[in-house]
Amino acid sequence: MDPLKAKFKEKAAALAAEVKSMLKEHGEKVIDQVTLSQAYGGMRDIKSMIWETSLLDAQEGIRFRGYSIPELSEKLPKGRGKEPLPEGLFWLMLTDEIPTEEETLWLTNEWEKRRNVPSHVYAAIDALPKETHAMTMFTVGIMALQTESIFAKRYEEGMPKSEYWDVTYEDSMNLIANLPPVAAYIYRRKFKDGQRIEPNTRLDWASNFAHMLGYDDADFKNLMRLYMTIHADHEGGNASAHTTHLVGSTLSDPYLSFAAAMNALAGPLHGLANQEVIKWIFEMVDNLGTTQPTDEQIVEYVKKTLSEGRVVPGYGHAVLRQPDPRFTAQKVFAEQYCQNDDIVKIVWQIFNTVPPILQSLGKIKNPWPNVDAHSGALLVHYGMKEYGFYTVLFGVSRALGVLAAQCWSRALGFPLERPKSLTTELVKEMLANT
Ligand code: FAM
Repeated sequence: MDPLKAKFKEKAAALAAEVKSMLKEHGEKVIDQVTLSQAYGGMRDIKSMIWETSLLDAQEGIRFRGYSIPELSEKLPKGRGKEPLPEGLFWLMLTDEIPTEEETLWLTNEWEKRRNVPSHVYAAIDALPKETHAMTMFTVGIMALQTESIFAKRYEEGMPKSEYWDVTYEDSMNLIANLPPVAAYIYRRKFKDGQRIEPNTRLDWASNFAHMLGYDDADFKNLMRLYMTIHADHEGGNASAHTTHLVGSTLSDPYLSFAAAMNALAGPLHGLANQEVIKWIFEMVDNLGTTQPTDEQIVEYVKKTLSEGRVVPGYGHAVLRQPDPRFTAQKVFAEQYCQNDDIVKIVWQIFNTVPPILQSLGKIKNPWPNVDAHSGALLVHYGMKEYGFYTVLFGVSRALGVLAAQCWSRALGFPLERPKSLTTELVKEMLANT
């Protein structure tokens, strides 16, 4: 058994036993109450799901296994680069242990060994017109990869429940290994006349992805390592994570669950916001006729957006109530690598001007930037201007968190998810009887 799987097996067996006895003793303990507003209001804040890999605090932001993003930057192995390697984060999410440099290198090599995209996956993507959105191509590519699912094959053969975690791990590892070439294929097909770039087997997972996309600048590779690390997970209730969890609970394999998650990520209130941000900034620059607008011009533009009944993309959050530490991590990166870039400067001007405007509307719970407010400007700086692809980058990263979490869900034997719904008729009856 490989070292990561062996460690995961040991940890999962211990936690499964602990959870079993905890539930035996405390299973009836009430941990939350649900209000009518929450039932109608997107189930905000209801504690109703277990997600081992990360936890979100409204004030502090995300922590992966207890580590904040600045702590991860310090502690995770960096290989030959300057930013944490996403391989290390995946190991941490799966085992609750920061890996050594050697363990991280092992994982880089393991994913490299598992990279093997069948030709029908590319053929399925090729069957779509080039104008198809990159996220649609990505989901189709993942669905085509599902032919490789070991979970599905073993289930058909009648595998016992005790093996679910094992095949979920195998599928997750294979899927993660194959996402960068599929995503890069989509980028090159859509935006670079279909000129594919072969992988470089000596590179780590994120920098090989950068290479296959066509970006060999060492700083862009550092950006990809950072990007793939900070977008990976945001606890269990966000739409892409929760979709993976829900679909996986039916024992759909990791490919099916992850493809479903990508359809959730493709919505403008979720992952598509990263393309919307840069599209909106480009429109602003076009509209104002300058790449160096004044703060006053930005304020006017924001007010115009709001008066048209549109949201300011990249701002607000369902849980966070402070600037997103993932935004801050990207700002720190930009301060180091590209502080004189015009679009980066606009992102910072927006950060200074937008929160008071949103606050003044009186209805927005969080006027601060989220992860998507900064990511596009960094990509544009290195020449990746095709914002219709940005959500795919988010998706490749998100695989790390949601698939590590799915390994845990199967190891802990989580059942089919099935919350209770009500009709307004029934709500009215309930109210009449109280
Ligand atoms: N610009 C304008 N209005 C906004 C706003 C924004 N950035 N954020 C929230 N509002 C409005 C919202 O539409 C709602 O208006 P109505 O009552 O008229 O319907 C009101 O403020 C209260 O919303 P909330 O309770 O503060 O936020 P929600 O929890 O309902 O929604 C978001 C959270 C993220 C969907 C919302 O802030 C938004 O639409 N932001 C812009 C899109 C975006 O950046 N999404 C990316 C989120 C990101 F973290 C991710 O998933 N990748």
